Amino acid sequence: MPNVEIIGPAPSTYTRAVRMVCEEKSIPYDLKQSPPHSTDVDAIHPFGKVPVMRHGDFELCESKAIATYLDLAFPGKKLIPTEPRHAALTEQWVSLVNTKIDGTLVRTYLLNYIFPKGADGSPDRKTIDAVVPVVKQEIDLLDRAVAKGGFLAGDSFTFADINVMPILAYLKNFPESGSAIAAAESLSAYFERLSARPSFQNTAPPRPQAKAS
Ligand SMILES: N[C@@H](CCC(=O)N[C@@H](CS)C(=O)NCC(=O)O)C(=O)O
Repeated sequence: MPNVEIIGPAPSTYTRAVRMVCEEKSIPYDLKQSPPHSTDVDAIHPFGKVPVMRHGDFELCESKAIATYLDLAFPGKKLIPTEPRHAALTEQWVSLVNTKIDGTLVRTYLLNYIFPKGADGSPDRKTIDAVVPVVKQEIDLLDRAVAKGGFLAGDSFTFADINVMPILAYLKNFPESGSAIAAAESLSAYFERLSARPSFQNTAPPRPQAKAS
């Protein structure tokens, strides 16, 4: 069987999450950095989103589905628990992040800094200022969640943690979210602890620069 092929750009948070699964489980993989809506991606994802995956003749899209496949198909530590409550909490946090938190923190806040669309190529201050209160609320929510057991889904490392770490890594580099994380004691400690994992270190994308507003 050929190596797993992960298709998607390294800076993508969702692409990094599935790469982290490969790294955690020591799954040999090749990264093909095709952008969203490229021919490679459109051939596998009906809406052209990254990452997508190919393993031999098996093609798959959607990061959580890819993580589930990798976790079940390969030996090594389990990243998606099977104990009912632990499994459900993992699923809950992946869903909360992917269906709500990603929209606020990544699509609205971070992408406004990383791909600024304001006048003179500067970030759109109005959009950022409007979303900052929600950014702070969601960082506070994550802080309270990890304060309980040290991880998002209870007291051990799961795919829920992998799924959120690439987002936190970006948030730390931008002004309002960086200050909010610094003030969130449990979340800061969580990030420091988990960012030491080789899976996180080995998948670090090039660091984006904030443009002056
Ligand atoms: N639900 C998808 C979301 C993936 C996603 O939104 N990826 C972003 C890059 S991080 C993307 O492809 N954006 C392009 C677009 O939405 O058109 C997953 O979990 O894989």
